[in-house]
Amino acid sequence: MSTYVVGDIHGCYEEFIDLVEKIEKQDASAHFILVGDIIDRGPDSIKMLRWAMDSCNKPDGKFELILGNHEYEKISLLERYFSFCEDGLANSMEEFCRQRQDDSYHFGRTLAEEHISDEEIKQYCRFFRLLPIYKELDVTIQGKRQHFIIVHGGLRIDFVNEDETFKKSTLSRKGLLFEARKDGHNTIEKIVWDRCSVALRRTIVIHGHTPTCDDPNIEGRIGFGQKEVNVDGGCVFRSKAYPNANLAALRLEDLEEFYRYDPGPITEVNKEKKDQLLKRKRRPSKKEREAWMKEAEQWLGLV
Ligand SMILES: [Mn+2]
Repeated sequence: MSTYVVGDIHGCYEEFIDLVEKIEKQDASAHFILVGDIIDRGPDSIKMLRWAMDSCNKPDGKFELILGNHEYEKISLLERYFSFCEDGLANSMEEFCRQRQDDSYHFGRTLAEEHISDEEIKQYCRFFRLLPIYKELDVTIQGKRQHFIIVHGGLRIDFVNEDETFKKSTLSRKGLLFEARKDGHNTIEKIVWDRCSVALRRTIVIHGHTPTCDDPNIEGRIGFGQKEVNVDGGCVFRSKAYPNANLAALRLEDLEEFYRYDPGPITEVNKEKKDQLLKRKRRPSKKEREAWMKEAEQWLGLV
């Protein structure tokens, strides 16, 4: 059984199903991890969401979904809707949307147009709240154990322990509720929003969130970095402006790439980085590590 990490789907349900079928044709026991942002922007957000609620994070473990910023934002939007209803300020999603300018990516309007019942909306809210924030796993690559952490946006250096396992204490939930930490940082927001990479020795961080289709060095393919891999090919942006935008999946066992649409050839820069990652020079030089630490500190605003 191999594990495939799928990039941001953004309502591109048809493309997603096509990609899954393509992969399953050659690997019937494939296991999929979706990096979040399955809704908004694209044509089939509700269809995609209903599919995810039926299929993801079930005991069989076939499909896993982690939280993206688009799912995260909807929690507060939907809760506002229900408090409006309770306070008698709105009687329907349509009414609520008429009064609110902050309908994130017209999600509320989409719910109203598709006549989604309040009961179902409550289930969406609960589903979003229960999504895992990260996924951590070890797989064997060429006989060696490789540690992976998968998040939607980025991973900060202070979110991992010395041994590079995810620092669970950075997440605080009270029951199903997300909470800001005592120091005011909301870790979940950082993980789903921030675009940052960290200097880890033995871990490959995989994320989505930043479409590669407008990066001339990547062009809608999976983007390989020194320390992380970006699987967001920007499928929903596929157009004349972004003809190479794609839906991508990365197989963890050998870093093999899978795409919904035939991708262009891999660029020299991207290939070089992928080769380096495959060689798995796990211990960066002292100089490299210092440079990365400095980068992370600057990023955190410590210097
Ligand atoms: Mn995102």
